[in-house]
Amino acid sequence: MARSRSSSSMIRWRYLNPAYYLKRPKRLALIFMVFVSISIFVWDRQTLVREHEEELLQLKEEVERLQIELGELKHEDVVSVKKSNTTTTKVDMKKMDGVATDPIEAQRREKVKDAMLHAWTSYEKYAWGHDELQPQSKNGVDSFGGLGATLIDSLDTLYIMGLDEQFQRAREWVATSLDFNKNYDASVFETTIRVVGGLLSAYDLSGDNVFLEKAKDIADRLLPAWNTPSGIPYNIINLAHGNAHNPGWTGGDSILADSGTEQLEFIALTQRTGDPKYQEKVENVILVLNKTFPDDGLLPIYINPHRGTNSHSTITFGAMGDSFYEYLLKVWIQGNKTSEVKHYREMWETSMKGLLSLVRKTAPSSFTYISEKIGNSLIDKMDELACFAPGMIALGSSGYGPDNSSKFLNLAEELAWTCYNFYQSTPTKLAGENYFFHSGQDMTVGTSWNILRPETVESLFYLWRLTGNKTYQEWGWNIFQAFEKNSRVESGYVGLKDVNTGVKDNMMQSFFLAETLKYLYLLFSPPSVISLDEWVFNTEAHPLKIVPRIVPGEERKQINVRLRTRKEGRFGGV
Ligand code: DMJ
Repeated sequence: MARSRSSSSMIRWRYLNPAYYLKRPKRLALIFMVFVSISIFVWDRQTLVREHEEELLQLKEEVERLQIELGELKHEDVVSVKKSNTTTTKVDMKKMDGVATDPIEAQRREKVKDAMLHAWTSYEKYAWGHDELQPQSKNGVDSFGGLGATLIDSLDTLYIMGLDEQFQRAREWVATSLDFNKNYDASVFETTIRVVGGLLSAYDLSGDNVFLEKAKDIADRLLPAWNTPSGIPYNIINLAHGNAHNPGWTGGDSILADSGTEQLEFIALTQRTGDPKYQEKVENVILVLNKTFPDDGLLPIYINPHRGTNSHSTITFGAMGDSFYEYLLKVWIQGNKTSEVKHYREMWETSMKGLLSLVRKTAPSSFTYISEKIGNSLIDKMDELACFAPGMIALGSSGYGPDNSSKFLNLAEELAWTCYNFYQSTPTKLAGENYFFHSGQDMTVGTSWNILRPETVESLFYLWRLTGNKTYQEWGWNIFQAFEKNSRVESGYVGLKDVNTGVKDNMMQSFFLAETLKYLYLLFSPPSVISLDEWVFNTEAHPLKIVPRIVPGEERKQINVRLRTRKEGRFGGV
C-alpha cells in the first residue's frame, strides 16, 4: 500500500524531474517553445503599454498647448476689436508682463521707459509735428522737411514700451496731419530709414493700415531717384516735384551708404503691398554693384550714378559706408536666407574678408579697431558710427561653419570692448564722434561731440541676445547712466558739444528715441520681445517682420495668400 502511494506521487511529480525531458527531446523542445512564446507575449504587452503612455503624455501636452493658444487668441481678438477698428492683426506687447525677468532687469527697463517718456513728453509739448526738438530753446525744427521725423521715428518705440496713449496720439497725427507734398529737397536715405522704416514698423506691430498707406505715399515720392543711367539712385529728391540730384559736395557722385540702405524698407513695402516696383529698384542697385564687386568686398564711399562704378575715395565702416554692409547681411536674413538672396550673403562674407584686412590693435592695451583705407594706405581712425559693426558681425557669425563662426563672434566681442571704451575713456563717460589710434596712446578722441548716437548700445543689444552674457547689460546700463547724467535736461535730452568738458548742445536727435532708447529697453527685456528669429531691424532700429519672400512675377498671388493667412492669424500676431 505504502509502495503504491509513493509510486503515484512520483508519477505526479515526474514533470519536475529534468530527466523526464532530457530523455525525450520533443518534450524539451515543446517546453522551450512555450517559454519563448510567453516571454514574447509579456514583452510585447509591456512595450505596448509604454508606447501608449508616451502617446497619452504627448496628447496631453498638445491639448495644454492648444488651450493656451486659444486663450491668447481670444484675448488678442478682444484687444484688437476694442482698440481700433482699422486694426487687422497686432502684436501684443503685454505678453511680456507674463514673462519672468530678473528684478534688476525689470527696474532698469522701467528707467529706460521713463527716459523715453521724458523725451517724448518734451517733444509733444514743444515740438509736436516738427522733425526734431531743440530742448534748450524749447522749440521744434524741421531738419528733414517737416515730416514729423521724431514722431514717426518714435512710433514703434512707444508701441514696444506699451506707451499706448502716446502711440494713439501719434497715430492720429499721422492719419490727419502728415503731409508729404512738400516742396523740399529730401535725403532719400534719411527719409527711407526714418520715415518709410518707421511707418512700416508701426504697421507691422499694430496692423493699422494708415501706416502702410503713408509708407506707400512717401516711397512713391522717393522712387524717381532711382531713374539714373546706372540705376544707382541720386541721393536727394524734391518730395513735391520728383526732381532728383546729388549733393554738390560729392562732386556729383552718389554715396555708398545712401544708395545701399533702402533695400530692407523697399523690399518690405513690396511684400506688404504686392507691388513689385519698390523691390525691383533697390535690388537692382545691389546687382549693379555686384558686377564690379572687388575681391575684398570693400567699396569706396562714392559711386558714379551714370557709370555705376566707384570713384577713388575712402573705404570705411563708418560714415557714408556703414549701413551698405549692414544691409547686405540683413536682406539675406529678411529673405529667410533662401537661395534667392544667397548673393547678399556671399557679398557680405566677401566684405567681411575685407574687414579683417582693416582690423588692427592699439598699443599698449591691445584694443581691436577697424581702420579706414584710402588707396593702399590704412588710416588709424574709427568713427563711433562704425560701432554698429560688432553687432552686425555677431548677427552674421552663426551663418558660418563652426570655426569661422567663433572667430567672427570673438572679433565682435573684441570690437564691442573697444567701443565701450570709447565711452569709458572720457571724463563724461560718453563717446566722442571718432577716435584716432597713435602708437603708445591707445585711443584719442578726434571730433569730440556726442549727439546721442546708438551704435554701441545697438551692438551691446545684439551681443547680449546672441551670447547671453550679462556683462553687455552692465555696459549698456553704464552708458545709459552717463546719458542720464550729462544729457538729460528739463525738457528732453541734448547732445554734448564736447565729451571732455560736458558742454551741452541744443538738439534731441530723432534717432535717440528711435534707436538709443529702444535698444537700451530691449537690452533689459526678455529675448522674446521682438525676437531676432522673427524680426529684422532696419538701420534706424525699426523692426520689420520677416515674412516669406516675394518671387518676381508671383507678387499678386503671394500677397493674396499672405493677406488671407494674416486674417487667420497664422503669422503670430502680424
Ligand atoms: C542713424 O540715423 C542710423 O543708424 C544710420 O545708419 C547712421 N546714423 C544714425 C545714428 O547715428
